[in-house]
Amino acid sequence: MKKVITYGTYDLLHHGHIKLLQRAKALGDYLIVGVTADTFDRSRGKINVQQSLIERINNVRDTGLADEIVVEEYIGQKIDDIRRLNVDVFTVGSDWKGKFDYLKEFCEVVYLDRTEGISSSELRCEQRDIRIGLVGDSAILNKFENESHYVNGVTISGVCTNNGSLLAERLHQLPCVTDQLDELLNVSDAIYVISKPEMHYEHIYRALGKGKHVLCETPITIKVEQWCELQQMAKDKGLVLADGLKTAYSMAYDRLCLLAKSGAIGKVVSVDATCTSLQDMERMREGNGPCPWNSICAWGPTALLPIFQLLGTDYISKQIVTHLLDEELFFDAFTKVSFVYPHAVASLKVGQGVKSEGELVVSGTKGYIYVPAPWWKTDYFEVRYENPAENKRYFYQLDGEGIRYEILSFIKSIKSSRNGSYIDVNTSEAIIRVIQDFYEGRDVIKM
Ligand code: C2G
Repeated sequence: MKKVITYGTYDLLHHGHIKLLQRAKALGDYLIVGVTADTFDRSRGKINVQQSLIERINNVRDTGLADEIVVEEYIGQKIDDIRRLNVDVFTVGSDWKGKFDYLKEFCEVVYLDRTEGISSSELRCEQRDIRIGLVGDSAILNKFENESHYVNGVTISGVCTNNGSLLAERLHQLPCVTDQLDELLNVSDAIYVISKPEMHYEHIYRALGKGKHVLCETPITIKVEQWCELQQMAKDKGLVLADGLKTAYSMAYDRLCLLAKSGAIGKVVSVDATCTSLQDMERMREGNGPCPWNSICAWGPTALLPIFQLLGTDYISKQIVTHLLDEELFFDAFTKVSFVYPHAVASLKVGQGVKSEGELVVSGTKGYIYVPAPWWKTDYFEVRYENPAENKRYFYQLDGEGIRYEILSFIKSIKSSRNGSYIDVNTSEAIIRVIQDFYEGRDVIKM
């Protein structure tokens, strides 16, 4: 019996895939089809796949062409499969010509002509692009624009900024460059907001009022009442209002939360997160250039994320200790927040005028998770135990610091009309509550 194997993602299965499978089957007597796992696709840069692994497997099965289906999960698996399953022929479309010649050592390799005029990418792009406008003065807008190119179905419609120097790179080439929000809203379906936190409410209110979806860099507002009002407004109008916090979309971060929640380190008793990035305080004092976000807004949401996602938002008490460089502007050079939960504690340190080791430690009754600096954009963490022989290391590729996954999730939420954000409303609200308390002096000690 001649065994043939072929691999693919088979997203939105189309006649190009089916013709390939038919010709693959005709090369032998028994066809094995490898369907890529989501994580494998993500690791090879294919982030726009729309259907889940199960849906894609079912579609391949329904063609009736596959005698056996395997899931492709790692680089090098093709060699393993060919040996393990005694495969005689490996085949794939001509778009891969030459790429799999290394398999000739193990079996015959056949490149079949690809069917012209059809592809999953084109099918995904058939829907009209969602036009996202950029709002704010932060250099992160450049990163965001750059990352948007990795996401199917998105175009950046323009930018609304007061920071002319931002336009130097590429943003000046956008169709709409303005300092008037309404102008940008008129040519956008959605906006990404990274204006000053105290301006978020107004910017979001105006965008939702005009029927536009919003992705806003966390914190969405600095007052819980405003956050509630905007959430309700978005709900009433069927619009998406999502938190922009790239760490939430990092695979390593997501996996470490799942590991902690599934008991890998026993009961979680302490979460300790530090995020710092030293800014030029002299320049800020002299008022040269746009004033950066204060430490609690710039880093607080990131540092609060693992605390609220692992321990929940029902803490018994908290204490905020802060060193304010500028009392009027509420500019904190350094802030430490400690929480007490019924059976756990947590702490965070954030600073733009202080430097520290930006690590995350999640301590449990059986072991701890250690994420080295900078933990908020890490691709690596360790689970450590009393007996070092039991320690485990985990590595997950992180592309674009998580921003492209954040954009993808926002687009999916808009298209499916439901909030697919990785940050639930309780966490979003609890983050704002801490920041509001900071501004209103509740539980605050100044040092
Ligand atoms: N294909 C084709 N004609 C098209 C589109 C795709 O013949 N118009 C073929 C591809 O060449 C591939 C198969 O259909 O052999 C599956 O295509 P994809 O789902 O796009 O998967 P791909 O990323 O090509 O994965 O490691 C190799 C991969 O597993 C192949």
